Amino acid sequence: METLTAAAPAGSFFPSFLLLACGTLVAALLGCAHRLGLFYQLMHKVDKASIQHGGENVAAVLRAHGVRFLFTLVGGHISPILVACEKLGIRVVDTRHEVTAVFAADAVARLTGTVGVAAVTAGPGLTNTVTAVKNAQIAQSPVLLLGGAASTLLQNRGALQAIDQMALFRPLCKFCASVRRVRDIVPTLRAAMVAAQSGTPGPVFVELPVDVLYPYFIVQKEMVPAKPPKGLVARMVTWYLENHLANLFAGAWEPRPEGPLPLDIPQASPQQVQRCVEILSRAKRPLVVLGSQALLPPIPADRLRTAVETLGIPCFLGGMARGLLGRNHPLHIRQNRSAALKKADVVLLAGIVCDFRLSYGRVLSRSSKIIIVNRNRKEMLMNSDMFWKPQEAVQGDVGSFVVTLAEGLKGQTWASDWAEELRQADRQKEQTFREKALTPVGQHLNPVRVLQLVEEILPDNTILVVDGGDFVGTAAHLVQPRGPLRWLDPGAFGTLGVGAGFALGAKLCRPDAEVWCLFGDGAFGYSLIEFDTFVRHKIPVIALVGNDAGWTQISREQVPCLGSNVACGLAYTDYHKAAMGLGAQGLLLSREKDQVVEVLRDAQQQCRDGHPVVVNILIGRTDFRDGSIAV
Ligand SMILES: Cc1ncc(C[n+]2csc(CCOP(=O)(O)OP(=O)(O)O)c2C)c(N)n1
Ligand SMILES: [Mg+2]
Repeated sequence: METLTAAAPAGSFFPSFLLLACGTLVAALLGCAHRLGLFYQLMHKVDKASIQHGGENVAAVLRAHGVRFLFTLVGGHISPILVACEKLGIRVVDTRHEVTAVFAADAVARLTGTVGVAAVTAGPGLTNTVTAVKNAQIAQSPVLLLGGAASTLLQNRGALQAIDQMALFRPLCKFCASVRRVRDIVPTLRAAMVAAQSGTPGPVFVELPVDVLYPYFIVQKEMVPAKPPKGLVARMVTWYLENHLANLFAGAWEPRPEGPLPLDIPQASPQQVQRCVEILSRAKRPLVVLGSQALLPPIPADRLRTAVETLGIPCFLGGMARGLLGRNHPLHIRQNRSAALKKADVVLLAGIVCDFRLSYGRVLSRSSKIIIVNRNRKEMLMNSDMFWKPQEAVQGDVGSFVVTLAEGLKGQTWASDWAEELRQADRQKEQTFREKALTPVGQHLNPVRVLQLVEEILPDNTILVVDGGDFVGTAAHLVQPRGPLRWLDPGAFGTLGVGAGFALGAKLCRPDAEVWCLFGDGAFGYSLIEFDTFVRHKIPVIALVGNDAGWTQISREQVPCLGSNVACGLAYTDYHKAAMGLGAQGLLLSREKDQVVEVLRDAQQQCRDGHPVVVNILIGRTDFRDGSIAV
């Protein structure tokens, strides 16, 4: 029997080969033409006369998403973005360090439930933001970082400030994109905005090379030689450059939707909520621990607060959930969390994870039933089966879960002696602090006493920002946030240096609030120069610097463990005078001048008059773990 191949006439091999070769060539040419944007250019024109620029497209998307502030430190690469934002009424606030710009954007994101935006220049501008971007990633804060870059043709060719920025930000951001054509600015930014807020929120990065941001006539001047080329190679290069330019700008100014895309937020299933309702309804000593994720949109803080009150279960509040129940709420337990967790028979971990803050889960009792809810599965199950085991692990939005849970448990009550037992422990700890406040200190002021007076003085609209070691750790025990979204700390990354940026973002979002920033003297060093920013932009905030002339939280362990205080010492620096040098108000509190209440009231008045204020408080040393004071 003849095979098919054998049956084919020998001469037909060459036409089929030719056909295949021609087909491949045509496909390659079409692919090339597509890559060069030739087909797109057939349908979409380049408006060579237009003076519009890509910065305007950026600003239009930001405005359509309700962005009110853009934090920056200027650079030629990003000037078009800044100028266009200013023109559209987005307030551009320039800081003295890029890291501050991103911290400020982070604060805006946390306080408004939207995306905070910072724009910085290529290369060192971007590398300067890394700590704040990482902090936002760990705090799950939706920040959009816009970065300048060398022009699309000069990347990897030794241009000024040019490095592989994408490689730098890919591990830090949940979405990274480099815009290659002006027409891609709008869709890329919309995708970045939605990514920042969907699922587990976090920072996103969009790189905008200079040639997608500047107007046609400027880019043309930079890209294409003014004189007509001579010789074949030069002509081919010029054709390539002209085509690259045309492809950059083809269809650039065509109208496109600029507004927000729908978010993708995971929700718990009704069956899971029902199972949790059943577990909790059988509890005798239930306990709730609420963490930062509980405060994320879409559930507003007030609705969450009502749900927590309806549940009627005693709760601990951490991270961004601090202040949710206001000051001195009967359900809010503040001290001895580990002991309470050991005694509880059902624990609801709502938006808090078993990391170092809960001793990796070891703080939970093996005999308690644990319900954990989180948007992020990996985070939710962190260290589970090693140190703890969830009865129900619910992947979904925390606030929505708590609201549905409260509806399911409506009418349920728990024995009041459980909450009373927990409150009793609180009262004991507070008594200990009262005694500490009266303990004489070896030198300077007693920090516990100072912080107690701060707690008494703060008005209801205060937003507290904390940045430091022991002094602010002690403040976390003594100073209570007045309501939801009135407390900002760095979060699990433990970053020193967040203070000025957070205060800047907070004051802009809530101009009527008093923003009080509590600093360690070490931490304050990072923020001092931003008092220049506060003065220039008329941002009146109050900084209280707990000046113990050292990096005490470190020294407190280093000296007994390793026998040296090396690198832990600072001086009793006149931070108030340094602030005055920058144009802010400066006040001193010391043993010789210890009119604490008067000086704090003076600071408030100065602040109301529009001045940023630094109060330099010379203090003895504290240990935040138990408020003990080094004498
Ligand atoms: C960016 C950064 N650098 C260093 C540290 C390590 N660190 C944690 S607490 C601390 C000491 C803080 O000193 P200060 O702000 O003066 O507060 P104090 O403990 O003295 O009250 C240091 C250096 C850190 N967490 N973050
Ligand atoms: Mg210190």
